[in-house]
Amino acid sequence: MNIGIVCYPTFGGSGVVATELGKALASKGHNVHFITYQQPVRLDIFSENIFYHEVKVSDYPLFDYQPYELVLTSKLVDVVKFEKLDILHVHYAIPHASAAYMAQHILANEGINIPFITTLHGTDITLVGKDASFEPVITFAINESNAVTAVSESLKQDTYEHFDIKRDIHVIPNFICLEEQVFKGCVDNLKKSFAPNDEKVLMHISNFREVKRVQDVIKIFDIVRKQIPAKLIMVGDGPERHKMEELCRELHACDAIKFLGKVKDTERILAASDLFLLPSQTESFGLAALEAMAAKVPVISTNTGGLPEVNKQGFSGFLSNVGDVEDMAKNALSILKDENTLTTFKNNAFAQAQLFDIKKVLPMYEELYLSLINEN
Ligand code: GMT
Repeated sequence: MNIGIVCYPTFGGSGVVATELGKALASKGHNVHFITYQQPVRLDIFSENIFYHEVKVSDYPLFDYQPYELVLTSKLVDVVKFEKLDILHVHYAIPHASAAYMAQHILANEGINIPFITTLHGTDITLVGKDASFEPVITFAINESNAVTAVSESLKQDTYEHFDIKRDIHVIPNFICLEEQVFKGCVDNLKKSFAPNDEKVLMHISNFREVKRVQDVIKIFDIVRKQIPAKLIMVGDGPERHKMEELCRELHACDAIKFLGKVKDTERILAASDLFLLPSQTESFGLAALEAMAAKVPVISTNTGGLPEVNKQGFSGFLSNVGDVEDMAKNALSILKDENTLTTFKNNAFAQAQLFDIKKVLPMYEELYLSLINEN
């Protein structure tokens, strides 16, 4: 198939999922065309059937806000026509689904029919999308997509709750490429640099936005480190970093906490940690938790959104109510208390990650693509 993928090229989960999906499709022989404004962060391989088309927005002085959606639409029309795409798959509804809808109609005028799939990722529904300034467009674009997928059952239900959706939504969960993980297990030196005295290494990875409740990460860690020798590694960056640093100082915990900034190959870093903390306010799936489990790292998370579909209570980790840092710290300590328990949870986490192996998930997308292409 000739597949067009539209996504945000940044470190966010939706862009990571879109890019990894494209890479996996290409490795199965499909031609994959990424259409976005920047080379996707995870597009780190080159192969003859992966293509990148840049959406270039000019900065004409008349515009206070550049009309990205229109430029993307024009690019979609161009790429579909000249690369003879069979299907478009857009990740994150805003503004990709409405751009795809518009492109589809422009192309139909020229006698070219192309179906498009919208994959909902989370904040496009639970935070941004339901805002009145977007809602009517999102409702329309979801209803007009040829197929809609959501990354969890929870996100599917949220979509029905917040929008007037009159169509089926398929749940296709996020995935992990386990084959690639196995080779990155050798990290002794890295672990030594994080924890020179064999402290337990706790880790958090995110975009440090309010929804991640990153101050809770620090609070949980502060309780844990008072019970056992421990270090906290914070990966990523974002608007809440400043407040976190202030909290670290207030708690006199700076020596035990390291901020690494944005990191591309998180697998290597994860493999050097013992426990992953994800105390989010909401999380449609929690790809970071899955990536941790794939690296054999158990997860302490909240029980919100799609997290219970990913992290299994008492098996791959524990889940607590949002904001209950005491409970999350207690659970963390119960995993870290002795080596046998920790090893059991590490193995369980890896077993849980296997449920989301790309080998199981990729065929779901391929089947959906084929059914739409055949209908077309
Ligand atoms: O978590 C974020 O802020 C980034 C966001 C995104 O759109 O990239 O992540 C969302 O999509 C991920 C991939 O499907 C999910 O794993 C995250 O749970 C989801 N984030 C939220 O729902 C807050």
